[in-house]
Amino acid sequence: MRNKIFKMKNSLLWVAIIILLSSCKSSIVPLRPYGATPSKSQLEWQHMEYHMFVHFGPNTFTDVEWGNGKEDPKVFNPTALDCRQWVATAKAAGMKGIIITAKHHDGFCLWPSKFSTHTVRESSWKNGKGDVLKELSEACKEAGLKFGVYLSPWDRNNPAYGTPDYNQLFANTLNEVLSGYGDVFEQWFDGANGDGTKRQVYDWPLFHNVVYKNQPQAVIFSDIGPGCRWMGNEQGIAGETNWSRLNTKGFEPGSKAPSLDTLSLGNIAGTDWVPAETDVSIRSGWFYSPSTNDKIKSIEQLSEIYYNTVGRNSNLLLNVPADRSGRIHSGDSIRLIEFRKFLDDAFKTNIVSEGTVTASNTRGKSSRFSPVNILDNKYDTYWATDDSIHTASLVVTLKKSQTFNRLLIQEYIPLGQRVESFNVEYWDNSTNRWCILSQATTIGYKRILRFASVTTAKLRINILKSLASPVLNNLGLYFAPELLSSPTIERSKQGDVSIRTEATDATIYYTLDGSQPSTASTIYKQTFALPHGGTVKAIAAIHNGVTKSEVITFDYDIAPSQWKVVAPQATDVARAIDGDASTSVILNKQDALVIDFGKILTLKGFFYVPVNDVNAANLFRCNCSASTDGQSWIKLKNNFIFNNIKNNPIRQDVLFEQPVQSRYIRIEPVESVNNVDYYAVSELGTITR
Ligand code: FUL
Repeated sequence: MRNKIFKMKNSLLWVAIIILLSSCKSSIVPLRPYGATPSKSQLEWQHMEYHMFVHFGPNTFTDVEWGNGKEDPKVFNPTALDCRQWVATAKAAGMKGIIITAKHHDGFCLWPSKFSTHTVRESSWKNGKGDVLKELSEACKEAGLKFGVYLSPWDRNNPAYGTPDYNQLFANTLNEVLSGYGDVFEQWFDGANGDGTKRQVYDWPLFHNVVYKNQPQAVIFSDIGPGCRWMGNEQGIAGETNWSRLNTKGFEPGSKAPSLDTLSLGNIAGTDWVPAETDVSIRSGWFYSPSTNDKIKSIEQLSEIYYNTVGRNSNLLLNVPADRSGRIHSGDSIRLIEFRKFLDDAFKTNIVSEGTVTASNTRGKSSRFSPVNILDNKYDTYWATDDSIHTASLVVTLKKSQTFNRLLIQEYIPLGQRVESFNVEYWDNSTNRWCILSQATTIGYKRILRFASVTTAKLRINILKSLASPVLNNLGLYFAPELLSSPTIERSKQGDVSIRTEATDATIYYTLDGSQPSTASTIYKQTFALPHGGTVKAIAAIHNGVTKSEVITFDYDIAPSQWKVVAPQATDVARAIDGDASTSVILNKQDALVIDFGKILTLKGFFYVPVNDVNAANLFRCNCSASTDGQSWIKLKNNFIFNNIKNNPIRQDVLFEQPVQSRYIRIEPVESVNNVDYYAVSELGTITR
């Protein structure tokens, strides 16, 4: 009996212990995802961060950005195509995948498609027996790099484009690519739809079905995803606020996409998870051109792009065009490797890893959600607060005072994106108080803040506003070497060149003969005249030349000092020829712009600088005529299209078939971007050199 009672007592005790334990456990409310969250493929894709875009095709050989589909396929003839070299370059650059323009707007297929007669099969390359997709997909596989494809639904070659038959034809083409070359990590859909002459109502559900049937894991890129979205510009800048959620219902890629602002910011309460991808080219154009060999983006420009994309919750798709030999040009590959070294140096040592961290609130006071989890280098462990806590602070204490200028912070996005704003303070020993170091809005997958170097042993991160309890999984503090910025070169309307540097203690050296400037070159002391044009190359140097900036190059043509606007008689029209691309004028579409150079020049062409804004009413199509007397005109360009000016509003050089004698030039607008009845001009100039 006593034994029975003892046994009963004993089991009651166990029941009590179990109840107690389980009640303790249940006091931590399970952490539920907030809003839309990434799929497994989207999460894997987000971890890739940085991939390579390769634009390659007939345009590489014809020096245009958009082929018209009528080009002779024989022009496509790389002399030494080497996809392994592309892959090796991408790998050494730290990129995780390559996306190739399998078919651009000209319709030319880089594989021998049975649905087209404008392909590598019809080209001179390898006597029509080559297949770029095969070579690249195999090279990627060998090296463990992911393979992705760009296919433009807009097709300027296919006669069916603009008819109901085209959608199925494009679906078949897509099917051929997605079933023939192994795994595809990203399917890139361009939203472009005709050049005003033909339009196609795209059957997106059909195209998506083809992708998912063949490649269920593929992330589909378009203006609105569904896998990832366009960032809304081709300049390499993601929104400072960047939500990975987007409302896609009722929208379509292309002209029916959400506004560019929305694409950049995302939607705070968006119903779908559509993270941002920013595509930008290492050169001014997307395709290779010998004219851009000396215009490869500098480390300084690439680092801006990196911080403004990867550092702002966006993946970076950096275009590195293959050249006419079929290799990545040494200028680009060297720059990519230099840039890798720059990033490795910047993020070499995480100063915080030896520090300790405490939080103002820890979910259920549980070690599972402890703030130390943000220092353990594991992706799936994180710090979280109780559900009711939307503002909270983390205090980081370092072992000793350290100097740093970058902060990297990550939200655990499998549970959704939550933080709306935060700031960072450092402990100032001299004044014994917290001082603001930086503040920002969203975090998302990754946010990197840059600030002037600070030396401290204590740092506080304040989550100021969050849609739900914050969940952070990583924190880094780094001391990145600062670059000495390249100088700025400007030339006035009169043709006087001035060179400036922001570094007060720097000396500027320059050359005018095309050679690379060094500390042995001419020291810049004062403005100099360059009215007839020339090439100015300059560097800034400090510490007796031990630290040098990158070289900056400016090519100038004739200065517009003697020029006059003949027509139209509009206010501020002189801004179009003031030698200053930062000023602009808006003119009525029916008014041609006529310039008098004051004397007869031998013109090889002209250049047009649009307003550097994707929303600007830049010229899309124009006619151009020249005259020696302002009475009789020769038409040199008819219906000339500034390809891709809407998305990439950069200087456009237009070359004539042959040089012409001309004192007057007349630019007649035919169509502006977005079809508005006015047009914008920042600068118009001659090409005579
Ligand atoms: C744009 C295209 O029109 C450009 O040529 C380029 O391919 C870029 C990536 O997408 O929409």
